[in-house]
Amino acid sequence: MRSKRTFVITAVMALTIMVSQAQEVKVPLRFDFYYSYEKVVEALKALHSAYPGMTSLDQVGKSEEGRVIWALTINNPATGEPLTKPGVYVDGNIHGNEIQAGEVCLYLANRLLTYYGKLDDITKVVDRNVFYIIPVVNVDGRAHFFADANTPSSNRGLRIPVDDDHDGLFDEDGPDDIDGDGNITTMRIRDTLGRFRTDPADKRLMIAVKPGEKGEWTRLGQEGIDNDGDGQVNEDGEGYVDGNRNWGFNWNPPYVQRGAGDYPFEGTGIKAIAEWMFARPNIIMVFAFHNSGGMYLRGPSFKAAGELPQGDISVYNYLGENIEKIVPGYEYLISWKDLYSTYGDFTDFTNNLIGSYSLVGELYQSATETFNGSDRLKDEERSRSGEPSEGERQRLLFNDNVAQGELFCEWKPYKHPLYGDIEIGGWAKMSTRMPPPFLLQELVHRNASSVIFAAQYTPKVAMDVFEVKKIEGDLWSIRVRLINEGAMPSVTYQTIKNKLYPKDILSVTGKGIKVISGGELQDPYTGLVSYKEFKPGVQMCQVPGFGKIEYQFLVSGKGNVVLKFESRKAGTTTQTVPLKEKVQKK
Ligand SMILES: [Ca+2]
Ligand SMILES: [Ca+2]
Ligand SMILES: [Ca+2]
Ligand SMILES: [Ca+2]
Ligand SMILES: [Zn+2]
Repeated sequence: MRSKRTFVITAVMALTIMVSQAQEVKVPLRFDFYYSYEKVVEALKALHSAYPGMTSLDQVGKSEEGRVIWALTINNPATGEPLTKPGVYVDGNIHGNEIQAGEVCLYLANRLLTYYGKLDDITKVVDRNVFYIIPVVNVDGRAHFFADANTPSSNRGLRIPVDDDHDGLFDEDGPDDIDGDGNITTMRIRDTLGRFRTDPADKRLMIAVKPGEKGEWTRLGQEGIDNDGDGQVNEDGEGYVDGNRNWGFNWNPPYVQRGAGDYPFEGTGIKAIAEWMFARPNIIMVFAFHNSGGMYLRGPSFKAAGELPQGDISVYNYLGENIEKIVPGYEYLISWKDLYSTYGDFTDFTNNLIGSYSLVGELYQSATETFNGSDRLKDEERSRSGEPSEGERQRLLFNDNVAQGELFCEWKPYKHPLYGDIEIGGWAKMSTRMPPPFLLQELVHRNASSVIFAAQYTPKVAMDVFEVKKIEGDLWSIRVRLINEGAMPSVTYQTIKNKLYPKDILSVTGKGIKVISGGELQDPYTGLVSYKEFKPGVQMCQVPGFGKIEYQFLVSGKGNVVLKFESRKAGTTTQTVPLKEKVQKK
């Protein structure tokens, strides 16, 4: 017979095993829960050890609190080195609270690796592209969002202390979880002179009183007490330096824009990622995932930048219009025009200094939380704005009947040291800006599909030497065509406009040959060529998306001619042709 003690030990061991099994991260990854920062790291390590030949796992840098920012690179070495392929960079969670962005990144990695060799479309992009995936940029932010009490919107910034109220103390008085339920909700107090009354449609909501109406409530802001006894409540919370206002392109100081930081790249992780990207000049496509609203945003991020070159707009429109169909309900928009201007943001940095196409994905629409049979409500206004909001009423019914009360903290009385008898309540931390886990699967799949779609349309340049003709003696004419099946050109138009780096190069060389002249073939029928006067054997070029470009060279000599196209973004293509007659049909 087992002793009681043995039984207890066995039970504890069994429980420990059960818990550790339940939390074990295995490939294929699951997407019916949210990964803490530690679980994200486990998931990346699990993917890397399941696919060691196809992945590398790099420490990009460390955060203010010393956490590692990890990048998973997916590349098939059998089809070439990473730098020789069009790079697709995907990150998420630069804002600490915007967690499902990390799951989209993990899902993308999981999808590419576990379906490689099973689905042609996946196999093709994995073979042709390299994927750089950083699921969590603000690693401290994600860790604290899970560990600490928060609102759905708090804990966005980097862990750089800022003295918001200029009292010489840093981050000394943020919101407090005064009822200890893990959420920072709202405080309200009964007040007949208050500006709010109870919404007759749902007692949990407040609506603004109209002139002449009697008030019922005054809102006291987020849960909290006066931690430093300076007479103010919650006046100096964590940070605030916003990782997405701290990049080194068109950065503006804090008096222009809150959260800018004292100087660009002040965030150690932000700087580390910038350097990591500069070491990967093949990155042509960037996705940065955030929440929320259901949008894909392109730049520019600020009005004074003017419009992008038309060639780039066409690429964005092609991607954006298709992504709107891949993720129904999401809108493709222009950042500054349809939202607001920002300075020092990430995608302006990548557009202008990495030379990539860049989209911000704002994940999730809380308007999909309805209980009236409709897919989503147009009316997303919060009751905070004072109007009765059908959207928020529906979300509460969704909370009650579909989420069993998980999303909303019911109002309850509380005795506050400063305000006396108050009530606290409101939306829970894990609500509003992210789907409840049962809706997560579709969100991560569709948005990862946007990335895979874009990868399919990165530049795909082929070379065709379509004519070699003898002029006389050992003088030859060579015509070559560069064809791009991708939607993206081999160099962005913005890169050319900014003179960010030299254009791509088409060169003609050969041991026994000399290049007499060469240039772009404007009209193959009339033979009109725009000749380049100096160094005709080296042509600077851009191969347009869904297009072609043709060149004609005159060379003298004997033997083989080597034609080489070299592109930062579209890789290198080489052909060796003998100097003997060759005429191809078009
Ligand atoms: Ca302070
Ligand atoms: Ca609370
Ligand atoms: Ca203070
Ligand atoms: Ca205070
Ligand atoms: Zn964000």
